[in-house]
Amino acid sequence: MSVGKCILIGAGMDCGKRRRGCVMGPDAYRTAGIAEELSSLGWQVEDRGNVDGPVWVEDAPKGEVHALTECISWTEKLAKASKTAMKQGFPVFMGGDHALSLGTVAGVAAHAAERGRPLFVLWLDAHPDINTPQTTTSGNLHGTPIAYLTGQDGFEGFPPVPAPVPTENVCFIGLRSVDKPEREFIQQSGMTAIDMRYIDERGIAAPLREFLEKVAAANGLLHVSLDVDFLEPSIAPAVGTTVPGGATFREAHLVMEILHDSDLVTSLDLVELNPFLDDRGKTASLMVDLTASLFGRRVFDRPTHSYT
Ligand code: HAR
Ligand code: MN
Ligand code: MN
Repeated sequence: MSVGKCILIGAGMDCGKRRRGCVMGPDAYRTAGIAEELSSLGWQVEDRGNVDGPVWVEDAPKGEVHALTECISWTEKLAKASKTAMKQGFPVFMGGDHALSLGTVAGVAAHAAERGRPLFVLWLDAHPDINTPQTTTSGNLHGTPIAYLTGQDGFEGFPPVPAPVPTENVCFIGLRSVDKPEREFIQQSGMTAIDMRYIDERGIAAPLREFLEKVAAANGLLHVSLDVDFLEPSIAPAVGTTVPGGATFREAHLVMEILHDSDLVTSLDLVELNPFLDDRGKTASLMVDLTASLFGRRVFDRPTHSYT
């Protein structure tokens, strides 16, 4: 990825689930020095402040969809902000919970369609977030964006996705908590789903490179959505839905370094950071460091040894 303009957009959406705290995410990233890090790598950084949407919502009764109206309102606002930012630079959406991708990726998809470029999505997450408002048992809409973005039914009241992402353009990496309806959908649609077992056996680089080859061959744009719970909880405790057995520090950095070298990534979500649960800012700092790896931080400009 060559340096250019990076647009930071805070999206403190906190209503995609019931446990609160992601509203503080954008300021935690700022406090951890995200702007300074990226500008030290040569990027021109503009911090556009926060998109404002509904903040506090009373918990919906168990089983009912939580904060539907508020999530729809966020989706509309974020889709607009995202589409605009895509024309102007490389947007980094600082969440906020994962429901923010309902809007950010919809905006990116609209932009890609206007440019006549296919959009690919890399979902770095313990969860595939492919429930619909009908299949969810938690009622938490942060578990649904991939269903919405790929054009599945059941999102009445949401803005129609202008350019649904084909399921074959989505790649999950890091899966280890998948609900039954999600598993059935993924298996019958043949989506690329790299779970932790696969990574244990084959490593994380090989499946990532295979996906990137597909993106490159199609001349696609690539959106990356990085959920804190992709990471092993001991290195990234600040998330409401920790799942043991996540990506290690080096696996996560390697993903970001390979993504950097691929030159394919055009937008990024940083999601699910709940600073209320953090340990002296270590998760926020790690997320900023991973972002820096994506934006070109490296030990050497060139490999000092050949990889082959
Ligand atoms: N699959 C569960 C649900 O739908 C858990 C979803 C948790 N999602 C996140 N983001 N934390 O990945 O409720
Ligand atoms: Mn997620
Ligand atoms: Mn998750």
